[in-house]
Amino acid sequence: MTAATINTTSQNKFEKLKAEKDGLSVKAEIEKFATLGWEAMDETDRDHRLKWLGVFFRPVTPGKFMMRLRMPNGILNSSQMRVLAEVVQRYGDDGCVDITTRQNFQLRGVRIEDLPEIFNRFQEVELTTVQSGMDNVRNITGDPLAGLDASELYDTRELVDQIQAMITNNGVGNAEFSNLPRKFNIAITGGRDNSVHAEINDLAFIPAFKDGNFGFNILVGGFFSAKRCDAAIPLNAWVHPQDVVAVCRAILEVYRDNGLRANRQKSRLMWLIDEWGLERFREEVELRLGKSLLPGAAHDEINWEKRDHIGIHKQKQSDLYYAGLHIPVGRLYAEDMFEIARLAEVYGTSEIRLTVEQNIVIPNISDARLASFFTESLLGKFKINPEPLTRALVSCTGAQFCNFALIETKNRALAMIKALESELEMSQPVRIHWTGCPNSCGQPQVADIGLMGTKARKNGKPVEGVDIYMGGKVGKDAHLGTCVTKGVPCEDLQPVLHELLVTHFGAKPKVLVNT
Ligand code: SRM
Ligand code: SF4
Repeated sequence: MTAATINTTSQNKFEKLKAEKDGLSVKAEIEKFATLGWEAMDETDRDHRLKWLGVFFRPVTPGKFMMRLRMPNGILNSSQMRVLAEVVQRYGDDGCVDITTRQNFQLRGVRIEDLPEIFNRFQEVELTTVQSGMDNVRNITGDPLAGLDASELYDTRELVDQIQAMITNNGVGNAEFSNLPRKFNIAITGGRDNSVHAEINDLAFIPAFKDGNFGFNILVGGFFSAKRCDAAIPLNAWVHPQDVVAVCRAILEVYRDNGLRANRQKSRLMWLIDEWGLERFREEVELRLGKSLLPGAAHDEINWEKRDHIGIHKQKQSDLYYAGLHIPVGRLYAEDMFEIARLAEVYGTSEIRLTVEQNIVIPNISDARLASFFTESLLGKFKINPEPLTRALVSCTGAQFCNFALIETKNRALAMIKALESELEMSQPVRIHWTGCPNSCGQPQVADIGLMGTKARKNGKPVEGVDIYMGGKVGKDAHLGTCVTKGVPCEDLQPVLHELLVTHFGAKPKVLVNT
C-alpha cells in the first residue's frame, strides 16, 4: 500500500487535510506563497501543510514563522552555521535560533516572502528542513560523540545519514513517508551511555553483541503525549548494522499502513503495538523486511551513566579534544553563531555538534591549541564549567512562541536557576527540565526534577503553575519519572525547589554574610 491509498474512512481533521492534498506538495507553491503573503494564502496550507517543509506558522507571533531543520546525528559544519546565522540576522530582535531536545535547530522570526531565497541558500550548503513537522519522522538523533569517543562501540553517523536519506529522499522530500498516522521519533546510538534517551523514541537502536558480533537491540513504542507517556519496550530483535536502514523502512511501512488514524490521541506507534500485541507487530515487520528478525541479545551494552558532554574531554584520536559549551536553554543569536562557526574553524575542523540537552560540542581541537582556545571570550557566555544547576538545565519553547504553552518557560527557567544558585551550594548537577504543557517537548519525565506547565489556582484565582515530576533516570537502566506534586503556582515554586534540592540532592544552603 502506498501513502496515497491509505484507508482514511474515519477521518479526523488532520487525516482529511492530508487526504485532500499531500503536505509535500506545497513545496511547488513556495514562490506563490511568498508573493501572496501570509495573510492572503490558504489557511490550511499556512497553518498545517507548510510544516511538511519545516515551516511553522506561529499564532503567537503571526507573520513571523519558525523553521525547523533536520540535523542528522546533530552534526553540521561552520558554513551551514553561518547560513543559519545570516538567515536570522536579517530579522533583528525577532531573529534567534533554538537548539532543540532532538539535537536540532529551530529558526525564529522567518518571513514568508524570504522562503524562496532561504531554501536556495539551504540547498547550496546541503541543509534541509523537509518533513520535520506534523505526521513525519522527526530529526534522527545519534550519539554526539560518534566517531570521537574511545569507549564507543559503533560510529552511527553514516547510518543516521542513510536513514534520513531513505525517509526524505536525500532531503528532497519523499511522498512514501509523508503521511504517517502521527509523528515518529527514531534514535540510534553506538555508545555506552544512552546519550539519545533511546527509551523515549518510537524506534531506537541500542548497542548489543550477539555471538560476538556487534549489532543493535531494537526498542519500540516509546513516546510522550498529553494523554499517555510510555518508555519504549524491547521488540526482542537484534540487527546487524547493515540491516538497520531496511528495518527502519519496514517498521515505518507497517506503521504507515496500519497505524491507528481515527483518533490522534491514540495514533502513536505504541497504540498499534497495544492493539496487535508485540508478537504480531514483529511478524508484520518481518513480512515487510522479507526475512526473520533474530531474537534480541540477552543484554545490551548501555552500561554507563549518562554524560552531559560539557567541558574539555579527550577524544579517541590522540592529542585531540572536544569542547562541550553550555548554551543556556539552547538559545542562540546570530552573533553567537558566527562566533561558534569561527571557533570551530580556528580550533577544530569546522565541525559543530548539538546535544539533546540543547548544548554544543566543538570537536577535534588539538592539544597545542587548547591554551589559546581557553582565552576566547565566547567561553564567558557559553561556559565549559557552568554552575551545577545551570549545567543541566533544559527547557522547551514555552509561551514566548508556542501556542500550546500554559506557561512561560525558558526565561523563567533561567531566572529560577540563578535564584536557586544564589542560595544553594551544589556538589553535583541536578537535571531540571521545564516543559510548557503536557506535550512534554522538554522531557520532564527523564529529569531529576521535571516541571510541566499547568493551570494552577492561588487564592481562588487562576495562575501559571507546574506539576512536578521526579525520579527520571537516564543512561543505563533508564526509566521515566512520575508526577509527585500537582499544581504548584510558579510564584511559589522557588522555595519548593529549594527544599527538594536540599532533601533529595544534597544541596546545602549558602551562609549569607551581612556586610
Ligand atoms: Fe514537541 C508539538 C516544540 C521535542 C512532543 N513541539 C510541538 C510544537 C510543534 C507545537 C506547536 O506547533 O507549537 C512545538 C513548537 C514550538 C516552537 O515554536 O518551538 C514543539 N518539540 C518542540 C521542541 C522545539 C522543544 C524544544 O524546545 O526543544 C522540540 C523539537 C524537536 C525537533 O527538533 O524536532 C520538541 N516534542 C519534543 C519531544 C522530545 C523528544 O522528541 O525527545 C516530545 C516528546 C517525545 C515524543 O514525541 O514522543 C514532543 N511536541 C510533542 C507533542 C506530543 C506528541 C503526541 O504524540 O501527542 C506535540 C503535540 C502534537 O504533536 O500534537 C508537540
Ligand atoms: Fe509548546 Fe508544550 Fe511543546 Fe513546550 S511542551 S514546546 S509548550 S507544545
